[in-house]
Amino acid sequence: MKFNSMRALAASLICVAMTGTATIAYADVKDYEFQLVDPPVKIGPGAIVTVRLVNKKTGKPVPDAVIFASRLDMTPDSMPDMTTKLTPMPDSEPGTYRFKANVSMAGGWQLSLGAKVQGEGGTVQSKLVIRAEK
Ligand SMILES: [Cu+2]
Repeated sequence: MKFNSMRALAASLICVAMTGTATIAYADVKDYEFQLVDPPVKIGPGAIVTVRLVNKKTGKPVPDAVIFASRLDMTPDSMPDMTTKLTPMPDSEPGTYRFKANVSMAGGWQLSLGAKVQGEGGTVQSKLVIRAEK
């Protein structure tokens, strides 16, 4: 009994050590990026903007990121002061992140996102240009 629990402890310590090494050696927030899903966005008071967070090395979607900063403005059409509020919506599938926004004008909008990925240091920062259409 005692022997078994010692083994379990040793195994978990090895696991922690390996995870730590992997984080230092391989993980990089630059490996992650947000991509637009379903462009263009249809204008309206309840426009839905959908993005996917992808690990570029594996090509896989990344669930459970914490998006702590978001901004939508018309910088691409030389209206950086024209902003609208983004309301997070429930994800439709793992690795996909959705927002509701009052997109009142057709044209180019810039979506800026800041996010933390589970198990990674640093911050994923992305700027995406969205076309809004009637
Ligand atoms: Cu505008």
